[in-house]
Amino acid sequence: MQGEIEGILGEAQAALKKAKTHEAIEAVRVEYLGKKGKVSLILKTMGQMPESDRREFGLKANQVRDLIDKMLEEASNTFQQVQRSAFLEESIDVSLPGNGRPMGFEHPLAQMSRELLEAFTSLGFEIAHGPEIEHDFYNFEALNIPKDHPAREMQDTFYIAPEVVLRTQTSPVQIRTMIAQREPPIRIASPGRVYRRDQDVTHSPIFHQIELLYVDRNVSFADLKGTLTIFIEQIFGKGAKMRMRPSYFPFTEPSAEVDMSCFACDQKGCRLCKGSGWIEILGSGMVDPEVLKAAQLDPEKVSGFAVGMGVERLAMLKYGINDIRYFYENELRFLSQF
Ligand code: 2NL
Repeated sequence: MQGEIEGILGEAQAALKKAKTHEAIEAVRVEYLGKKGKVSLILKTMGQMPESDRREFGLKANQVRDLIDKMLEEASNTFQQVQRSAFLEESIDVSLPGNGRPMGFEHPLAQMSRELLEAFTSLGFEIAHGPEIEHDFYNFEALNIPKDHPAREMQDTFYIAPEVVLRTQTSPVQIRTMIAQREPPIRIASPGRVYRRDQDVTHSPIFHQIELLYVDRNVSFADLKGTLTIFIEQIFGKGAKMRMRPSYFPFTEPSAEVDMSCFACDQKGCRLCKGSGWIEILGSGMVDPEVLKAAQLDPEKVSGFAVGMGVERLAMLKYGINDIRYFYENELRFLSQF
């Protein structure tokens, strides 16, 4: 009997050595330690043994059971480790090149806005923000656009309520700043989203604008022209020329449209400048006395100039983009070119 139990231990050891899978190890457990396993069966024969042998046999049998249990445990640990390292070898090839994470970059409109604002702040303008949902007073009335004025149609917008609109330009920020600050000099650049009921290849119902306002004692048209000359050189380079053409805006008098020399053909005449050698880039003028009054300033004491430009328009000119919708489609093949 004693020999038999040791034989079982040896057999179990040999069987485990061959067991290389989880299932094989479990089969060994069932064969030796299971309810009807070899160790259980031999323990059942104890009843027929002489009293004197039982104690020693029982101790031995329990020892063998514990040993086999330990061996099973070790075998399954070894199996798990082998499996894990095989998995790691397979899934991590340290010799492969890494997965690159591409750097993010500025949207072309953000880039254009930043460049413009850098030029304006370097000239002494402070950046001012305001609400996109505006009261009719700040968006129209204060800008000399009364209810029956045809400019209301040119700047048709989205109404939130009868007197509440999505702003059609950033000028309401200038009105708010003049009213809040009271004391000139007022020198601000206001960037932001603006809204109009307009949609084609060069117009979007949501677009971006930057406006300049400079109000102080004795601000003249010469200050406007000087500021624009320096600004255009900063953005488009020393060779860039500019000219002013008389124009009309309800909120400026006199008003001027500003052109720059065509950078695409060096003023020889091309498709971009329609043969003229000049490209219109912004609108400007001296702040109308009525607008100063609406902003609670005295036109007898102070004067000012204002400039308005479309960020999309400037970016389209700068990068030669012919459809405004490319800016809003989030197509990386487009965006990554700038
Ligand atoms: C354009 C023209 C312009 C202004 C905007 C302005 C603001 C105040 C008073 C007077 Cl508070 N004027 N802004 C002046 C002239 C032109 O915008 O073509 N924008 C895209």
